[in-house]
Parts: sequence; structure tokens; C-alpha cells
Amino acid sequence: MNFLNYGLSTSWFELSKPPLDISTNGHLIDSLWEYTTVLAIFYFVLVCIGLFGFSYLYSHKRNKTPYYTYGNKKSHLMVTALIGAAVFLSVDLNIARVANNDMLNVFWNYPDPKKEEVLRVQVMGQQWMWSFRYAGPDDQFGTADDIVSINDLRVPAKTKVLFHLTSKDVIHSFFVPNVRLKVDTIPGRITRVWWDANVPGTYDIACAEMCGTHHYLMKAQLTVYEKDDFNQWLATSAHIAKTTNDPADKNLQWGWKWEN
Ligand SMILES: [Cu+2]
Repeated sequence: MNFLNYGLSTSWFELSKPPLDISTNGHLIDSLWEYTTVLAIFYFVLVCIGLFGFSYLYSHKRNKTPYYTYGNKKSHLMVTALIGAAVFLSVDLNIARVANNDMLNVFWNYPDPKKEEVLRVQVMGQQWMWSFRYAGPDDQFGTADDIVSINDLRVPAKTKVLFHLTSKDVIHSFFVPNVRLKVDTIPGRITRVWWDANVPGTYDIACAEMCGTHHYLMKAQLTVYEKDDFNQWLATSAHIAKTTNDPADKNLQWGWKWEN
């Protein structure tokens, strides 16, 4: 991303905004972020008012005789406890409540390929690239007609996409800022994530876990197609896969049986 490409008309405020949200549920993450920011600013201003207000009220100019207090009176303790409780309830507890709801009802509510239209993709992280696998015409993973790509993920718009992910070597983190999702890929374990993207275009995928010397190179491209364009790409890729798949190539045969 070249900073200069933004041109002079781009304000710092524009630059500070998160990347375009292309997903159905990304706004849940954004609203939590905004809520946290607004409350942090609110309490910061409150602390400043207290700090500077009391500095003024009890300044040397206004109080010639010093007054010593240790803040251990019952009223002091009450005020401290009340402010502490207000912060805890409005920030911590509320964020935990909203996040928990979103997790259980949305992000962990994985679509069921048996009951609805879902594109399934297997993801393999390794030092330092992302591999993607589609089931191919037979709808089975780990078979000769699988479509496999490197650092190039393509999905249809307005369709649920379910990913099963793992890692070949160390822990990586599959991070797609434009859908506000990030999930670890762990050797020997399958993790899951799903999204529904609405805006066709190309977007960045990164590894968000420091995974070795070339961690910074571990990036891929996400292309969101209109449904028809995606089906066309899938058909062409299935044809290429059929003619180029080499069963002897161990690096290519990393797929596994899909289990929901
Ligand atoms: Cu990585």
C-alpha cells in the first residue's frame, strides 16, 4: 500500500478508518470497536476534568492553609468504588456481553453445507504461503479433481463460505481485514471460520502471527466474484486441475476428508 497513492485530498481521519467492510457481519466488530473508542474518550475526558478541576480548586492561590487528606474516608472509598463499578459495568462487562452474543449467535453459528448453499474451502498455512483447496466436481476433498491454488483465494459474493483451516508447520493466523475476521491455523488441528462477502473486488489476506523470518511475505489475495463469474472460474479451474494434478507430488496432496 503506497501512502502517496492516497493523494493530498485524503485526510488523516480517512487514513485512520478501518478498511472497507465487505461482509454481512463485519459491522458487529466495527460497532464494538467504536463503542470501546467512544467510552475510552468519555472516561479520558472525565479524568482530565477531575485532574485539572481539582488542581484548580485546591491550588495554592485559593488555599493558603494546606489541608492534608489521605483519601481513606468512607465517602472517598464510596466515590472510588462507584467510579470503578461504572467503568467495569459500562466497558468490560458490556463488551464481554455483546462479544459473547455475537460469537454464539453469528461467528460460531457455522453454516451447514447439508442444509444450505455453502462454498467449502480448505486452507493450509505454511512457511510462508497460503494454500487453498476446493472440492472440485465430485464434491469430495482429498481426491484427484480437487482445485488447489496458492496465495489466491476466490469466492462468490452473497454466498456463505465455510473454511476449514490447518497448518503444516507452525502456528499462523489467517487474517482478512475486509471481512473483520482472523483465525489461527494450528498444526494437527482444524479450525473454522465463515463469512458472507457482498462486494466484488480484490482484497488482502495476511498472516497475523509472527511465524518466522519471512512472516512479512506471507500474504495472499482474495477475489470476490459475482456468482456467475465465480462459477465460470471454478469450471475453468476444474478443467485445469484435471489435466495438471500429479498424484506423486506430495506437496499437492495435503487435503483431508471434510467433516462438519
Ligand atoms: Cu504465518
